[in-house]
Amino acid sequence: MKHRLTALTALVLAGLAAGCARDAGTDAQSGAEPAPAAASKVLNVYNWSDYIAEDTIANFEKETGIKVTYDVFDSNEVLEAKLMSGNTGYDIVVPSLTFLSRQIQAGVFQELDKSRFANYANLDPEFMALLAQNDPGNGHAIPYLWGTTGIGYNVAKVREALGEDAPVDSWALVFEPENLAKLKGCGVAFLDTPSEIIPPVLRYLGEEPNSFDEAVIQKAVDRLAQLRPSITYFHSSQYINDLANGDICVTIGWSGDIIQAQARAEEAGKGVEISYVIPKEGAPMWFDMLAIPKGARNVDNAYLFLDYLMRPEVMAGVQNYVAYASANQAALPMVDEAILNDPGIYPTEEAKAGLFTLAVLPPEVDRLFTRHWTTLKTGQ
Ligand code: N2P
Repeated sequence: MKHRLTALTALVLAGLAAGCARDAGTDAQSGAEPAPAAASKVLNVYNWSDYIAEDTIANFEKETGIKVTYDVFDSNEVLEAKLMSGNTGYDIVVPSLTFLSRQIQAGVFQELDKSRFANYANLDPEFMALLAQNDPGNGHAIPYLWGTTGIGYNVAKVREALGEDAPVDSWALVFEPENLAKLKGCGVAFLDTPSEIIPPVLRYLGEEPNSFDEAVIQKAVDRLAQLRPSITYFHSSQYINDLANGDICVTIGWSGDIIQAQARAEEAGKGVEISYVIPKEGAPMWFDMLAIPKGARNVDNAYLFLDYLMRPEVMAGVQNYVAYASANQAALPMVDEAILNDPGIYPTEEAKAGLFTLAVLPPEVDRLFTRHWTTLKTGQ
């Protein structure tokens, strides 16, 4: 395992360094003091949907007597809009690293006092060094889970639509208009986020996936406009059930979510076989980070929860349930073999070579992405 993580971190190092080089901003930490922690026994958590084990919250509540209000989102853009518009009411939020980076610059997070954690040493130091490129000194966030953005598909239906030679190992499956038109009949979903769809389209077209050049970005937008008539819907969580039930046959989605769909399909026992693939042209990899917003009212409880999540058995329980990888090296011996050996969760050496991290988007590129995305979805 150690070997695997070491190889991965080398890859990540190269990727993060590239992303970091684009990020010319400074880490403008606000001098504001954290809000005084209320003594109440409550905690407000805002996490991604389908991203925690069934018993993680209940066990924490039982142990601490703290009542957790647990809300979910499925989009970095939605979380960011809340964070940027002021007090969210949440004590813990979970942005992806590249979004976290610019949110740190905007001063929305408290600086963490690591002396309050008993379990911090469980985190892989090599991993932490890499994350520090976007969160200086690991000052504002704890890694939760990481994964890739690839393709989930219904094996039988894709074969039926495209034949035995269907390019299931390539973005061609979903980025060639001709192929997607043939899949339209059995249902096609795309993640509802420009930040993770535009870069792989660019990579497939042979362009720099993290380009900030308007003319280059336009090439992805043009391709997406060609694909648009064959896309059934844009959504970032509905595809789990729809894939498992056979209501869609292909989606661009997140590794663990598609592997959850695969497990649900198996449990349902109706013969639906789902596969997840990291396309051979390369795919985005990302890291989701736990952070405490300024203005959080239950800071002591937030620290307790973060420390709880860093316990090996708690993190392994989460990983075994949601099928994502973590940066908790002490958890590895407790992670199921099926998870550790699934190349969709821990990519092979070959797949790793093609993975790329996403850039921290400057505001003007972010606005451009949003504008294009709205036009694509609504036609306006
Ligand atoms: C969980 C999706 C998490 C990953 N449903 C996206 N960063």
